[in-house]
Amino acid sequence: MFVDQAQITVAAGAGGNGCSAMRKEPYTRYPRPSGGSGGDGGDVILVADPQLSTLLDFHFRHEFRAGRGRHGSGNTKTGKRGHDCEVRLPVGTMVVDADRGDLLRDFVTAGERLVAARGGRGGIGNAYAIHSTMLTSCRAHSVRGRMASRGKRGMPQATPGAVGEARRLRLELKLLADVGLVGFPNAGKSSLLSRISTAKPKVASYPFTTKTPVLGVVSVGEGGSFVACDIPGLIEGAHDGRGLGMQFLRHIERTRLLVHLVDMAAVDGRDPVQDYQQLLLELSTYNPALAARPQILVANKMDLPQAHDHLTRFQAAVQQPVVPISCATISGISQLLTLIWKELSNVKT
Ligand SMILES: Nc1nc2c(ncn2[C@@H]2O[C@H](COP(=O)(O)OP(=O)(O)OP(=O)(O)O)[C@@H](O)[C@H]2O)c(=O)[nH]1
Ligand SMILES: [Mg+2]
Repeated sequence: MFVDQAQITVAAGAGGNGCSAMRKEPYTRYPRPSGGSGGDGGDVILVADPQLSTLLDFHFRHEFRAGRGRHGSGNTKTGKRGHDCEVRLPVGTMVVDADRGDLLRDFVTAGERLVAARGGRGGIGNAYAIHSTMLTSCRAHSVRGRMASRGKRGMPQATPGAVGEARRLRLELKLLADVGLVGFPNAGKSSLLSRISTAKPKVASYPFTTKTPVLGVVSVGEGGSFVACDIPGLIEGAHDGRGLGMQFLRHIERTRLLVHLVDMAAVDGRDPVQDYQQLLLELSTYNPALAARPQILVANKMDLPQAHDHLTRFQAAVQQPVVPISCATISGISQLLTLIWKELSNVKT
């Protein structure tokens, strides 16, 4: 199952309380404070994991909590720090604060980390609590700048641990690919991806065979490669939710180049010119920047006899270069790859 949106709650651990204890050492006249400080609460850390490709895990689990810090204890024992909670996300996930609406991080590189909720500080044990008159000088020396209040009778007091941060996060996955394959259902997008990469998307003669995006790595020349993304077919009215709607277009939003496939044999009885214009309209309705992205226009199914007549008419109508290919006979595919590679090097950022 492919899941590309989720909402989760992250809660960091609270700090442990500082301890109030007194200890009298042998040969000393008075007992002295000996309470240890509480440990800090654990953080919730988001990590971009290249092994993941969907947000499916968050369909089943919505809450992530880090451990709380242990309380301090006598003999100046500091409480243990709470354990951190690592939440692994696929590369390409955008993390938004669900309540405030601001983007916290767009995870675009593997291994990237973000502390999404910081653990509460541990409280101060009375052994480390500071007399108010010493506060100014001690604050400068205190490693963590902590302070504690004085007790009623002048004894330094332990302080409680602070609560950890908690927030609701909205996760949105936008796959990272160089090239997006777009076209009407049955245009041959998945056939092309299976021809040029090792990906094995389902290919069949009924519309909407592809229901979720599929990525494929395409090797070109010596050591060159790019990632192509096959998305479900678009139809007229997709922006109104027809077919599978436009929900998957977000996965080609980050691509640098679109490869627009048209079924030039009109196997489904549609007009290739209308298909092309309709698809451009749907793209610009979704996001004008996407419609303005560099595009390579590809005429597929050129092995079928009727395709040649359609191509002549199509070229006259669109007045732009069209690359004729056939996924069935693989003719024209190596020329297409050369062109894609050339275009990608031109639009490299
Ligand atoms: N004759 C011929 N048939 C092709 C060619 N390319 C694809 N087909 C056929 O067209 C049908 C649709 O191909 P797909 O690759 O599934 O098309 P798609 O664009 O991925 O379709 P959706 O996933 O439904 O959007 C299949 O029956 C393919 O065998 C081609 O070059 N020539
Ligand atoms: Mg498909």
